[in-house]
Amino acid sequence: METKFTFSDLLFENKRRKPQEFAEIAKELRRDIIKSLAMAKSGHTGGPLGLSDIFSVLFFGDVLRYKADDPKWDKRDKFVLSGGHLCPVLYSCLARAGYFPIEELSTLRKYGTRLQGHPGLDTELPGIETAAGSLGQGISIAAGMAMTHKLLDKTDQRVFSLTGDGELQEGSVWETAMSAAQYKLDNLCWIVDDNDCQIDGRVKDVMNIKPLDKKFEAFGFNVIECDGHDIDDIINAFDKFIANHESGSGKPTVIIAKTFMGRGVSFMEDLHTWHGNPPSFEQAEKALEELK
Ligand SMILES: Cc1ncc(C[n+]2csc(CCOP(=O)(O)OP(=O)(O)O)c2C)c(N)n1
Repeated sequence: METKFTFSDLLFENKRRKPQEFAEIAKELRRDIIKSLAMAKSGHTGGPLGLSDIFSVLFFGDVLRYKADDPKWDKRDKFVLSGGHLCPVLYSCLARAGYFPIEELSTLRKYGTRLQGHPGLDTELPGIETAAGSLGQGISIAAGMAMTHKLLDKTDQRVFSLTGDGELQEGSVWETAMSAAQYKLDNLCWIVDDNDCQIDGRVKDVMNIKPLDKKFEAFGFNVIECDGHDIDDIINAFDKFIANHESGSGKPTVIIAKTFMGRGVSFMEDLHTWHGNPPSFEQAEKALEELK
């Protein structure tokens, strides 16, 4: 059966708001994720759902500075999604910020479209700063961007980047951590999606990466821990990063955000089996009923 969902036409401004407004935005992002994945019939559902609260604040809470009608604005902050497979939540944010038509979310993962299963530069989708998908690479590129802004251009642009927790099993991320501290990249905000789920099971069972706070502290980071589903906590975490940057501390920031894969849909929550599976049409309808 051909699955077809329609997308609401809501665009969101990037401004400070009440927690309840962010919760509503996050719900809209989750609805987009469910619909686009069901229509794609393949892709990653659980991670993007778990990140919707953080993304609602990052993109629509006056944290990331950008102009959707001028994607290459030379004073913009950058966002690099290092875990490229998590892109459905990024695509939803970009569409709802006005980078491209919202209806284009229905083209996720279809051959020849701009919304590929892992973001690429070849598709020239506005708002995408770099290709990603090979785990560990995006965060290195983000640190390189932060280095350029701070040391070469000497601007106050910030670079935000998100890695999964399973992604931290890649050795290269720790080289990035070392160099971010060495080059005093206090304009780098590294967000870790600490959901203890990865493709094959629990992160702690596949290859334990804990204790993350102590590891990043030892590397010289400004370590912030937050509940990735508590809007106030998320706002507070980004505020602390901004204050750290503005103080010129020289310390890169990591926000370790405790999240649950699949958050928002009862039958997906905290199950690694939703790492890389789309909902069927029936499951999507059930999920959308919960996300009303
Ligand atoms: C270098 C590299 N190795 C393996 C993969 C395959 N892969 C894609 S996602 C993933 C698990 C990542 O886990 P995590 O970062 O925790 O993401 P989540 O499960 O939370 O979405 C793996 C192993 C890849 N994309 N890149």
